[in-house]
Amino acid sequence: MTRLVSKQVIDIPDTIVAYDRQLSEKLGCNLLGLANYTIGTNYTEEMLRQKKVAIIPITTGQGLIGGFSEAVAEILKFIGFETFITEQTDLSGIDEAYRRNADLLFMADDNTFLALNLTKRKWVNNDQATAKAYVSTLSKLSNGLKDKSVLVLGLGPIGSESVKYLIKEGATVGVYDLEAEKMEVIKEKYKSQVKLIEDSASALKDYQLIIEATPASDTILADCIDAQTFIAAPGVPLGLTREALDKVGSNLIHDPLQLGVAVMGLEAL
Ligand code: 2YJ
Repeated sequence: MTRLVSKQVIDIPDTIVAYDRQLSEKLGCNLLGLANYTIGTNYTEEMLRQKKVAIIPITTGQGLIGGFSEAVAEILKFIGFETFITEQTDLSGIDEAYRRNADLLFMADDNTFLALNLTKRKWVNNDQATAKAYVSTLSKLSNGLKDKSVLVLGLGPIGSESVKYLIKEGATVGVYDLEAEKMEVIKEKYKSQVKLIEDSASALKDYQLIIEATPASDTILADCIDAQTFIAAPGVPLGLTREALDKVGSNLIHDPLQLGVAVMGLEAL
């Protein structure tokens, strides 16, 4: 699983307003709207303001990522939550969060990023929330996914979860991963509901709706893109070449944290 690095998240607090505006221009709804659409709720900023979220910096494994807790706190504050970052880290941070009456806890180590609801015994994993969020952006970008063909590139935790949500939306799903084993696992799970793609380069020319969930760069080249191509790209770093990026224009949704964190917040309520 890709570990985020500081330079991917450090600007999030300063750019969240512009991010939200761009998202509205592309999808017709802002970050809170998209999160609500994704999980079928209608939370307003005023409702979220009643909920206190603690973000706990976690030092285990490879340690803190500069700006990570700040970025998570800012995304949640932006959509309406009251947020604070605990002064203590790790277990002492959890202790502090309880003492300061947090309703929700957010914390991530090298493998897992979780939101916990302290009163309802609910928990939300970032992989699932991110997969749901990106499937719903693709649905918004293309006016629904029923009977549409979607290609999922990369069958890590987010790509595999995306397959599940795409099938729920009624899409016809093609899947590709460099590792044949991951393709077999998906085939075993979803049988005839998924098509295994052997040649990703030629599939990319056939499919116009794409979930790019690989940890690789340069997976999508400019000649795969036309005016009808829509790409939802949760993969970090972004898989498009420079030319592909120019060509796809506003038919691309990609961010390192914002959509997944917003959906985690609402789903944890
Ligand atoms: O608290 C901190 O600053 C760090 N412990 C944050 C670690 C963030 N973790 C990652 O980036 C991992 N790749 C897990 C993220 C799961 C994304 N689906």
